[in-house]
Amino acid sequence: MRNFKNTLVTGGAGFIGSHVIRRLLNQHPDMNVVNLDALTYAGNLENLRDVEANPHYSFVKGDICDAALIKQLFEKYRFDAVVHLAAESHVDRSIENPMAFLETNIMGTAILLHATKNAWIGSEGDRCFYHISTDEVYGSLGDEGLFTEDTPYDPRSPYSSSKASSDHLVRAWHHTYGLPIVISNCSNNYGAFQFPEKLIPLMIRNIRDQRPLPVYGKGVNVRDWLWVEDHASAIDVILHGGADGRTYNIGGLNEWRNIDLVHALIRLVDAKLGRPEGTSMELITYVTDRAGHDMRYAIDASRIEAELGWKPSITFEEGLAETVRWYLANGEWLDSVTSGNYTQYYETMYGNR
Ligand code: NAD
Ligand code: TDX
Repeated sequence: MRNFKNTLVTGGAGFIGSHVIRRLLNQHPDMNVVNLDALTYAGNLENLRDVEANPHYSFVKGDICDAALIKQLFEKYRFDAVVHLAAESHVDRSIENPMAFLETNIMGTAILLHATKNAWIGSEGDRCFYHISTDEVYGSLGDEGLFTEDTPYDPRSPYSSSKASSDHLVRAWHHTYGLPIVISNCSNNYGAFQFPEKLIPLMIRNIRDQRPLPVYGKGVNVRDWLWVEDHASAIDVILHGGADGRTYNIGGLNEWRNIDLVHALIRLVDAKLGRPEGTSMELITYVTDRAGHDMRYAIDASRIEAELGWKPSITFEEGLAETVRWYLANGEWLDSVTSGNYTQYYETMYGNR
């Protein structure tokens, strides 16, 4: 097991990053965690309200593309681990504005890698650059099969190709410069603090507000859903125990067609709000399909289970019920992140479908 004293988390004010920071602080009380986040539309310090007074936690507002800032942070905090989550993360936005994805996901990762390599030259002790990636780098599956760590890369959206590029860069810095790295590729996450541009929180909000539920194409695309706190626990396990240079797939063995998931959310939200069963079914609205929409993602997560003993801790039924409970109980969070720019985004994406 590796041991780290000072960890840089990038993108910690986002959805998954906020859960990772909470997990690291709770599980490793001696670890200092610095959160570097540019606070884009997706970053929100409200997501970390409960840890901001922790003396082992610091926040730095800044961009991973700012090489001088990263060098300065390494000098100040002497990081021995980097957990890199900062990214542009929404596929639909990558179709509208690909360049921002190439800048942050590719250039940002390269800048961070190079600064880390320069800072760690000649240093002693445990070091790890951990790159958080996605199952989307493997492309799209038909009815059968699962993505393994050996599945050839076949990214098909600006988002997934930018993440695939960043994975290649991380491996290149490992092979060329000997940078100690691990990579994980995870399936779709769900849970508290997810920005409501993504399917599950978007649907919960629209069911709550009785607005149309935009289902792309025929609703038959399949995703493998993992509870975000289980992703955070997997990241903790890989950071401390993953083999140097190795890749781990993380997934929930939990495949759902989008339309079936929307039905499940309608059942849960309507019940929670005391509405008669099926009330919100009429809100389902089939809209123009996403360009290049990947049909199916599914992960073979047997390596992480066999080598590191990790597997999901809760069932989808439990996780989804808890997620619906959280969004309905945190209506203020949902309303505050959907005010301002989000309204304009929603109109642009869904206004004339
Ligand atoms: P998110 O969009 O919720 O959060 C991204 C965070 O990165 C935000 O806080 C944002 O402010 C920050 N950020 C963006 N650009 C930045 C920059 N240039 N410099 C510094 N900070 C910047 O994303 P998420 O869903 O939490 O995803 C986190 C990571 O996990 C991403 O790398 C994503 O590709 C990967 N991932 C996500 C999922 C998923 O289902 N959400 C699944 C697998 C992998
Ligand atoms: O309004 C919608 N209607 C709809 O039918 C939205 C937002 C989505 N969808 C469909 C598209 C997908 O088939 O639902 C599915 C899930 O969509 P997203 O929540 O946008 O996720 P996805 O495109 O699968 O990508 C997610 O998982 C992998 C994350 O956004 C990525 O960051 C992660 O890498």
